[in-house]
Amino acid sequence: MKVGVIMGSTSDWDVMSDAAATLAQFGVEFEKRVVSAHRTPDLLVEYAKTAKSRGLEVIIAGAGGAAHLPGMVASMTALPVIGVPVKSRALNGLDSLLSIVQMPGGVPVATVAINGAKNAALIAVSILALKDEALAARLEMFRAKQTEDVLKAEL
Ligand code: RP5
Repeated sequence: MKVGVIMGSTSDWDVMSDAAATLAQFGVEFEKRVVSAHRTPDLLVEYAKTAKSRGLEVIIAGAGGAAHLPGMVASMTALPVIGVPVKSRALNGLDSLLSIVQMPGGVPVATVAINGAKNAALIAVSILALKDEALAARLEMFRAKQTEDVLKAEL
């Protein structure tokens, strides 16, 4: 598997499935599982520390509320970590966003928009495409079609 898609709870899957669907659309191999920073901290450590040796190249981590998963994963691996703030019930995801984006210098998490799982997958694709010409071609086609669809849109 090239991409690890992890999330803090099964309740995040509605959002995080967009990342899985996008990766599948591009033919990128990925694994998906729940890894909770607070409910399964030992699993979080094991997952982050073994990610590279297991062959992962990018990790997409989604969480809501006190969203510590992406940052804690980033603290234990130098792989690129893309954080997805999941919209929360109480604060509409602003808590998730700030929890993920405000990392200390030296431990980055590339953070997308609230519920931006699709874009997280597209960033993962563009990272992998740097050394995969066929994937790069599929990404170029995707972008060209997107532009074409807008240009020919009729209202
Ligand atoms: C976070 O708390 C999860 O990432 C989820 O977004 C949020 C709520 O989790 P549940 O109470 O629905 O399991 O850890």
